[in-house]
Amino acid sequence: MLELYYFPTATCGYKARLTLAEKGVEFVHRVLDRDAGELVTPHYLKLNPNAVVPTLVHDGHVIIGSSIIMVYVDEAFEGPALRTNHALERARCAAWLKRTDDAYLPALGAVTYGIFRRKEVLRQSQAELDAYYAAIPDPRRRAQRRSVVEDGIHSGEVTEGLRTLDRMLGDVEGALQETPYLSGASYGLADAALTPFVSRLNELGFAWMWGSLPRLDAWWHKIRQRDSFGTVFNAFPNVARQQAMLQAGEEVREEAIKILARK
Ligand SMILES: N[C@@H](CCC(=O)N[C@@H](CS)C(=O)NCC(=O)O)C(=O)O
Repeated sequence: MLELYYFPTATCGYKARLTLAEKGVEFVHRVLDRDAGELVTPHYLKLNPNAVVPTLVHDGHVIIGSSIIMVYVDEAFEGPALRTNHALERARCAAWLKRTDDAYLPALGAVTYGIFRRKEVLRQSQAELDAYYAAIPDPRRRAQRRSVVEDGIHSGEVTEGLRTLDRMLGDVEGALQETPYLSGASYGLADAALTPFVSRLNELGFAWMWGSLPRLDAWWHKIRQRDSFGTVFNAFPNVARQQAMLQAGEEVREEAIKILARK
């Protein structure tokens, strides 16, 4: 049996789900309710002690780390190969996956929380907020979360996050000058890995960030036409959330433009 634990809007969950959709692999959806504390239950913490998603369980074997899950799914199952045997393309793909883990995810997390999620989190009482922060196991992540929730767009985490994502978009544009997809001639894991990042910026109404990046814009258009995109991104429609994200993005747009102009 193949099971994937995720919550509907998780960027890392999207990476795993896009890979499964591209491979055409069926799996049991273990959809967690983050706001109901389902990432911190003893059962889930046993699977993923970091209290994050995604977690893949294949015939009882637990695999965590979204990029590791992507490579595992590509290797373990039939379906179109999402990495070629070409050494340079594999190296490029590995580099994109590493950057999503090391740089882009923390950046996108800060930007999402600092612009939009904070509004939901701050609806809690002080006691609930204290419990919310205390439940984040890693002290560094806990401090970052507090900063982005309390200071929003003015948090250093958010301003740095915006700059990192701006560089990410520039790097995507640069790669697409060389090859039609991010690591080579065909769609692959690197494209699946970057899709949720571009998609989240789009959800925040931040497509202006790639207004002068035509290759990225064309890639984004192409990616959205894929069946996998609809399967994954339309699975949990939530119009109210979409509108709230756009509105939150609109509220800080001028400030974000100023931050990026100061780099
Ligand atoms: N390196 C991990 C990071 C996982 C991660 O941070 N997941 C986020 C969602 S993208 C999460 O579960 N956050 C918990 C929260 O928002 O409370 C991976 O790639 O799987």
